[in-house]
Amino acid sequence: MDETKGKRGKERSVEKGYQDWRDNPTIRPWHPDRLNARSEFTISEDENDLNKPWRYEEDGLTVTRTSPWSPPGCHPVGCTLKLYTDEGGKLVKVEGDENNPVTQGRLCVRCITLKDYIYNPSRILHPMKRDPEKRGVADAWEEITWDEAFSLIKKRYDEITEQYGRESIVVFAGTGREGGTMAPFGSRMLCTPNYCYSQSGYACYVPRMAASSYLLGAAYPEIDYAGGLPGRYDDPEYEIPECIVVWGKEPLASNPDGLFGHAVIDLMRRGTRLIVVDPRKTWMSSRADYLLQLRPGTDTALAMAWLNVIISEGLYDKEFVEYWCYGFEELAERVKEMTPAKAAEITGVPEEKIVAAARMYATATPASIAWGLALDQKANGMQAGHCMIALMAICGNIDVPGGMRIGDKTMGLNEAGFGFEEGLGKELIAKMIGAKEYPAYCGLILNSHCDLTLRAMETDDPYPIKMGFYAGNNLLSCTSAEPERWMKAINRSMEFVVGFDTFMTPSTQATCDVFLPLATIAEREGVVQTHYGSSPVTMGFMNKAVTQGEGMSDLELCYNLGKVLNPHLWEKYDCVRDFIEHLRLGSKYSFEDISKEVVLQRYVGYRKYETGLLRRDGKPGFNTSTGRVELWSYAFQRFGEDPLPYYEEPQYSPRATPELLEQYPFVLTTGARPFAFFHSENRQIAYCRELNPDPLIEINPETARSIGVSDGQWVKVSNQFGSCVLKAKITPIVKEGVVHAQHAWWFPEQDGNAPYLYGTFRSNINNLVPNFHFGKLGFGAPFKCLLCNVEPIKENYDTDMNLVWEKFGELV
Ligand SMILES: Nc1nc2c(c(=O)[nH]1)N[C@H]1C(S)=C(S)[C@@H](COP(=O)(O)OP(=O)(O)OC[C@H]3O[C@@H](n4cnc5c(=O)[nH]c(N)nc54)[C@H](O)[C@@H]3O)O[C@H]1N2
Ligand SMILES: Nc1nc2c(c(=O)[nH]1)N[C@H]1C(S)=C(S)[C@@H](COP(=O)(O)OP(=O)(O)OC[C@H]3O[C@@H](n4cnc5c(=O)[nH]c(N)nc54)[C@H](O)[C@@H]3O)O[C@H]1N2
Ligand SMILES: [Mo]
Repeated sequence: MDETKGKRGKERSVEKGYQDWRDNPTIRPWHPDRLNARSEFTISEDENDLNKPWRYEEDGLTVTRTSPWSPPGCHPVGCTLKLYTDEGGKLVKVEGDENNPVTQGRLCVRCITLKDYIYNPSRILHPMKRDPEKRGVADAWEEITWDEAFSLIKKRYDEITEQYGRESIVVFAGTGREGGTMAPFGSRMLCTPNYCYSQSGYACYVPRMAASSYLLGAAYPEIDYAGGLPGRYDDPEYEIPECIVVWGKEPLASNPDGLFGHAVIDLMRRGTRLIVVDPRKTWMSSRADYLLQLRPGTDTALAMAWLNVIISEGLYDKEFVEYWCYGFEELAERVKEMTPAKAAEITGVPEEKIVAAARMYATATPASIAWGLALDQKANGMQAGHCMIALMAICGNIDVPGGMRIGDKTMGLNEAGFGFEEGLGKELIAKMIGAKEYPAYCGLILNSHCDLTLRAMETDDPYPIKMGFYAGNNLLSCTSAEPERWMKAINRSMEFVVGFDTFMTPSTQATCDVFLPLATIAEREGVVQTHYGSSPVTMGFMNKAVTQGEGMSDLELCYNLGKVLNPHLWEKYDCVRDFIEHLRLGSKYSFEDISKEVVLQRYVGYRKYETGLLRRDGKPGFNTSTGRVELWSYAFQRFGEDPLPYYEEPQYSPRATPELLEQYPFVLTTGARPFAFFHSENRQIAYCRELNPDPLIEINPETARSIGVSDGQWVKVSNQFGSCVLKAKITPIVKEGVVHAQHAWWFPEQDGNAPYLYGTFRSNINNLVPNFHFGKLGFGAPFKCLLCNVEPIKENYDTDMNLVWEKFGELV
């Protein structure tokens, strides 16, 4: 096909950003103009009837209302809490705030046990340092003051950057935290281009977001659960979705991950029917019309078959396709090859079920798709995301009430670029690891490529890495594949590493020289936006209620340490609030005034593609090069990827590598979220731990029988990359032949010294997950689709709950 002509011979109006980025990665490929956009929003008095006082007295206690983020772990929805403090300023009770229009007082166990987190005896409350020779020695830490910590960091920072350049610093980021989603840590505080989310292939959220950004021109469509409407589900503008497809997500357990999971139940009560796509039976699937229990890693095949059914049977929204989609005929041609019969063979889901579920989704109006992490965690994940966008679009569910919600042109992604060009300059940006090889990844999210960063630490290619900084990451227990390899790489290359956390973790214990204490949600101020502002529902405000130790919040650290290391970039702010306002609030509101609102609904309207609200040029259409939803992607083609979705087997699977089956007969998926924990956190919260004392692997009864494993027995799980020990949970919820392992385990009550490191390598399923198995654009990794063997062992590693209670149990 002629590159510059569209399918009907129309000229493609190519956005210049793409070509420029390839040759000159100082410009972001997607949203060059969003880089400096500030999120502007308006509060209308009559839309919000939530103005209860933010602080009041009740029965001799002070109640502070706050909409927190983390720590402890949470993703931004901003459930509102009522924190009860006594005369001495101590937190005595936590309750859910019924005034939050979305959560309505419902809370997860991690918030309810906040007291045990804040006052936990193992929490670190003061800065500490340790001789770099003594990394991994648990009792070699020495308490210091913040001033000493900052002078030490400044001294080493100046020495290292002088000798090796600022690019020799890597910031390790984990899941979306208050400070972790945006660049101030890297680009403003430390002035390094190498801000690195250390999960191979950035296999969380960003593959989905990249599919959205490149194909739809908007960041992350979320199901519309009426969060932004004053009347919620009864608002005249809202429509109850007839059907929600829950695809590779378990929003009750992973709640709140942008989507507040109970909203799905609220909607079920109002008549919404469900389709669930998951290799495990979940609570939701037991109430669904269809559970498509597919083999892990085969989602793209299933989704292409849905598109095949919907297109061949003419069940799509013809008007939306005609006016607003680009490349429909090419897509139709492509999915012809994926018949339901072929998909049935690949996925293991019966053909009739595939067809019936596709029809049910396509004929429901409106319908939405809650798409989850399972789509990202495979090399073929971008194509799965592509199919999701196509399914949302061709069935007319984009930006309609009860469909998929997107933000307007001013929203989202802007924080990722905050301070970026100003802090770094073009020359340094061009040095970002992976920018040349994977521009679709590095350019979109302004991160160095994860796997290539690991390689740089191992080989000094493209240059030596000398200093590290943890910003909300526990890579040895949780974030990273092949964790021991990461530890060795860090300790091989880095002369100086700074940790910043609430607790000592296996990662900070093994690799850090300075430890800075982090403030919890009850001890900090801030702003929380659903989906980091990109598909806005509510905006929440964190109000400080207690002081415990000397911890700083992420933004306080950015501000305070930024002023020490690179004062010229920080002199425009007079205080931390100034910085928060600038970063999160635009120019209309001061934090002091608005934070008293505690939580605000944000109305952004529907069908914004008709009204010019999606494009900065103000024209109708989507913010893509063709102005439409690109089912055939111009961006993908430019980046050297197939412009249409295609199915690829996971790298190791019964179909791709049948020769491995004798040794590794089971398909392994990992990390489905448990209710008790947020990733590697909360293991020292005795209540949480009691819910889930040991690291579990779920095995189907038939499978268990075939290998002679009984319930509660410890097993060795292994494959060609590594092994770990987990405890068998025999359950029919997993498909036969598939096993599911929990992730992120360590045992804070056990020995912290290297090489044991709180037992993290003993029970870390990521020992079995390889790096460098991502897709063509640099995204995706096989965390949820590998092969493994499971064998019973004699040893018993049962957690001693008495010890956990004794060490970390309730103090107050
Ligand atoms: N096998 C397997 N591995 C996985 C996954 C899987 O599904 N399977 N999931 C992956 C995914 S999706 C993700 S996102 C990663 C997550 O990986 P991480 O983000 O590393 O996970 P956490 O353990 O939640 O957080 C790391 C540290 O951040 C600290 N922290 C908490 N809140 C804050 C805060 O507000 N600020 C700062 N500075 N620090 C904070 C915590 O105390 C914790 O020690 O794990 C990945 N690992
Ligand atoms: N309690 C708690 N909540 C959390 C987190 C946490 O650690 N704890 N982590 C947060 C983070 S960072 C993230 S990214 C989100 C993730 O949360 P979700 O998007 O909900 O993802 P998971 O919980 O990893 O998996 C969801 C479902 O996918 C299924 N699954 C496994 N393999 C496949 C597959 O190949 N295909 C399909 N279709 N399904 C599959 C699993 O069985 C599981 O039921 O949760 C966030 N919320
Ligand atoms: Mo994640």
